[in-house]
Amino acid sequence: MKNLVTSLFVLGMGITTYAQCFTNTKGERTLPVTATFSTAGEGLYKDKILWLTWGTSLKNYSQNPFGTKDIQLNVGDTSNAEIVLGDNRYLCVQAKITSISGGSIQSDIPNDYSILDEMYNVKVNGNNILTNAISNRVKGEKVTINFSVESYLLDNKIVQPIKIPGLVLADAEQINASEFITMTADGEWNLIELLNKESAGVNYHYNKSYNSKNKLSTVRFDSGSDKKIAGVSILMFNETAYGRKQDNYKTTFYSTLYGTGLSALAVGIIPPSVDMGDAPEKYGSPIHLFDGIKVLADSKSIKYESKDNDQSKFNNTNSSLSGSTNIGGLNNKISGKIIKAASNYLGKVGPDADHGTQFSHLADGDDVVGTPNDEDAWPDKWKRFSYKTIKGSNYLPEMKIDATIEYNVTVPSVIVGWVDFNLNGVFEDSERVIREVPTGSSSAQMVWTIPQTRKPYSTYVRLRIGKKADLEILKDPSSVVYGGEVEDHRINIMLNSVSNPALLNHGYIK
Ligand SMILES: [Ca+2]
Ligand SMILES: [Ca+2]
Ligand SMILES: [Ca+2]
Ligand SMILES: [Ca+2]
Repeated sequence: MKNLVTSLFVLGMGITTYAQCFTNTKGERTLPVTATFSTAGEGLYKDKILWLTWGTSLKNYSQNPFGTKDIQLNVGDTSNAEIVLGDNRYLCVQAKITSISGGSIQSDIPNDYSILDEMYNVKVNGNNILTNAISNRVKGEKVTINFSVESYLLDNKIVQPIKIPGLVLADAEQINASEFITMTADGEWNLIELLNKESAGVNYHYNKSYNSKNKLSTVRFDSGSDKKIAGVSILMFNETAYGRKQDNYKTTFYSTLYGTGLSALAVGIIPPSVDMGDAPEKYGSPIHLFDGIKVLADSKSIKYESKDNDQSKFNNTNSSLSGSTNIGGLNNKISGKIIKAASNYLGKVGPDADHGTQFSHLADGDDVVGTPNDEDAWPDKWKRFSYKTIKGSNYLPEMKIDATIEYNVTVPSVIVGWVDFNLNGVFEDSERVIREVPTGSSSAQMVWTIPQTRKPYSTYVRLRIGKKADLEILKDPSSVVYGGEVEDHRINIMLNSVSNPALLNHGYIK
């Protein structure tokens, strides 16, 4: 799969690759797409963590759309995600198991012996079916698993590699005094979540280590009390973590799990963040790829530093290591957390990551996702007009729409806006206004003169903000661009109320 993508990418642009992610040219699935966001649970980051799920094959894809439990996992197995972006564009994410050593592993569903399912789950008829756990297959085995992950935007069959921002390790099976799970990668680990369902504090240890020789960081959950407690840790990749562009910026990480009985870990990905509009589909589907999140530090110090080249040592699998912190009494009283990080945006609220198209008649599909509403830049004053007369504003040819657009930018930027005056379902160049916006200011006037071709019915406005250097891209109402935000709003044109004198007088008729 990946080799095909790469070779086509290298061979040249414009070659037909796939109809969608993980399909052949006919649009038939070549791999199941089962990685998913959880839909329920107490977890704090259900809309941020894309869980890798395992064990489903093309044969049982329809029965087991979120993974299949108790399936032995092998080198080469993949977990795949596809996010539908409209306009024949898809965000594709693929994780692959690249080696397994020390024992055998299998897919599992966190359930009775875990509380990860109480944080993150997908429930059908009351049962969690989110198969995001990997466990040792034989009790007492210590297994090391290497993974790779890569992502690309499939834009009308052209592959555009995109970097995966981060990685998540969660404890998926209660850990006793000598069991542990670890994960190692090029970045920085922070504990962002801890759920404890025991009434009292319990033993549960957390350890971060760094290898100054290979510059990789390891997180480790260990030395527990076999109680209902589970932690989630996140790593944001360093720039040095990514492979070559022609390899879709593939990055690698590895993990060790040890169970005296069974132990299990769950791996999640922080996918690239996408902001989209929400006008009806005929207006196209603009894409803004942006830095979606930042991680606040967990204030847990790095306890173990290794200069060893031996993987088994720098992966921190030596259970005699000292320096773990007992976090069993914290229960989410931790300082590490994920926060929103967009820096160039419209209005007062930056975009939240969208997980699929939000085309909507009222252009409110993106408004209702996430809190607060991130589509907030179009002034209320210009949301309602009379087709003829209204106090203050109207929608007659030659009148002006003089909108004050608020924004926040850290680099010289540009706002491009359209109003579909002629209501032909297209944002045209003649309906477009462009305004450069400097840093150090927070609002701009955008002025449209209502044309003779205006139709006196409700219509749509689209605003895009991005780097000034990307103006040519932003002038297209449905292009893909890095950074910024897109907002769509509906403009309501109110017809004069047609009054029936009989109805008006109804109350007076005797
Ligand atoms: Ca948006
Ligand atoms: Ca906004
Ligand atoms: Ca909207
Ligand atoms: Ca138009």
